[in-house]
Amino acid sequence: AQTEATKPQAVSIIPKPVKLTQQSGSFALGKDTKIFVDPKNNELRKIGEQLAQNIKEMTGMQPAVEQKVPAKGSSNYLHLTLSTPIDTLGSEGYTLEVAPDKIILAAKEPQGLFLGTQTIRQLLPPQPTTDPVSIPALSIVDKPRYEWRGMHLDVARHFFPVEFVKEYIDYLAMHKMNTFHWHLTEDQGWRIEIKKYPKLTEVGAYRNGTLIGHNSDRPQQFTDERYGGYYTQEQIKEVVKYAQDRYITVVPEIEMPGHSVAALTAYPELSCTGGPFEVEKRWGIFDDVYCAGNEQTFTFLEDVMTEVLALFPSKIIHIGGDESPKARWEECEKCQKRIADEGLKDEHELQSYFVQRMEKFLNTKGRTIIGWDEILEGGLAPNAYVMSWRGTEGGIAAAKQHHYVVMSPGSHVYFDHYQGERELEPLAIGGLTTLERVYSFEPTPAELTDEEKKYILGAQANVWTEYIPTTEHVEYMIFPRMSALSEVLWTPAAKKDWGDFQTRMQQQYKRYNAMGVNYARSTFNVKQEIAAMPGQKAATVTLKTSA
Ligand code: NAG
Repeated sequence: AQTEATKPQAVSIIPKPVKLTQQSGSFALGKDTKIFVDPKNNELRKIGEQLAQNIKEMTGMQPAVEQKVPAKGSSNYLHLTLSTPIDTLGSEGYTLEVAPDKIILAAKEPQGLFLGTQTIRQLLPPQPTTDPVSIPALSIVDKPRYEWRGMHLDVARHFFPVEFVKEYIDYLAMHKMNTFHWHLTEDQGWRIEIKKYPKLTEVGAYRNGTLIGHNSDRPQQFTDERYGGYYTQEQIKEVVKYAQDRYITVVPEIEMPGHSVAALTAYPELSCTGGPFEVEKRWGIFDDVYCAGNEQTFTFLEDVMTEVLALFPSKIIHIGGDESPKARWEECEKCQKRIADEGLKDEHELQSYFVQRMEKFLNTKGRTIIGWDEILEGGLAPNAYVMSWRGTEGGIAAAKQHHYVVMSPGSHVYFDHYQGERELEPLAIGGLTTLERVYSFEPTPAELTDEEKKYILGAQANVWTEYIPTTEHVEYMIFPRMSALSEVLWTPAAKKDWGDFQTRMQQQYKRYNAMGVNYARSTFNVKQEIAAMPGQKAATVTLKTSA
């Protein structure tokens, strides 16, 4: 008789596949189960080994990986193979056939196979077991809805160690996301080593305290602890490689012209006034920005970018562009001379001049820029992509001008917002973005024509960390909302179903528990079976124990 353990798991895949057909019977995973991958392809071997490791973590059994085509008549194996069973699945699509004697995962590209292995992981028990494991027979045809499926992380307001950044990348991978937007510079800290400008990290990576409580609290109070940190270029390379092994592109963001007080503290000559400055201890928007009239600013930023490009293979580079006050430029002789010399109308056009100059530089290096939607204000740079955060309006305007767009509106995917009742949650910046609200997000605005809709590349959530000081707290803010976002990005709109998603989440919570991550329980009906996981740092979280 089937015991609870040997019974195949209920199929609860997140994000939900395009097409899933359950069949009768199941595949028994045993100590003799093998993983075959196409011969001579070391990329496939690596994917096979990652899967073997995943299986070991959940079952204690680590299948041997062999680079060969399974012999005729053999059974009890998983075969990862490059083929195009269905031609319309693209480079990220895959098919998965689980039969009682074998499992066949097929895709056109290794990336598709990798994504397929994330589905196989979700067919395993959600919690580690030493009992026999069987995988229900089924057939899946799957591919993503959007090509940009991302998560952002602000490591400047608070700094997180490389180990955590890698875990974050693991979370993206398990959710079939493919873009990690790494927000590396801010008023409150510069976090990437630049060899030509050592003061960026010697000076710019540390602040002499941090605001306590909300930015709006009066009087403002500060810790008197020096706070900071940065990633060396070696560490950055390590993270980029780690992400590559998981088919995730790391998009670095170097902010300009605003949100740059940390850099100006290190090199005050790049500002309009000459400073001096102090790496910011408060949150918000600050008037001191790079001087747009000073040639040194551009030399500096091009030098910085040259080192950034050597570290990040991403075609897309984020240049920031948000919330850059014009007060200093209005008063600055050099900026005003630039406006006159270039025949610009005003400071907004000066910002466009700034961004376009950087775009030209990056284009000559074969890269494309993306910026926050403020880059629309004085006229868009010719090839720029737009990241729409102040609602979807900027994205709509950009798509109408035939510029590519990533949607990340504050209304649905700002994961620094509260997700449940405030009194049950740790301090957040404000807002309320519940799990259901994230799930309801539709990245492609209905008002666009079919032609314009093609410019919506996808979406991402932003994790700004003014009020998120620890890694446990980051986890709390991204889980479970990231699971909802993954379905927004992957699953065809017509297949989304909030009720069904909530049912599948019951398994996902168990996976979170097994992963040992922290997650918010304040937005949904907590079922008894979801126990608080061991080792949870409750200090950041107030748990609601019943609905
Ligand atoms: C905006 C800022 C960001 C801040 C966040 C907080 C963008 C593009 N800019 O004010 O620096 O951390 O919101 O939600 O989001």
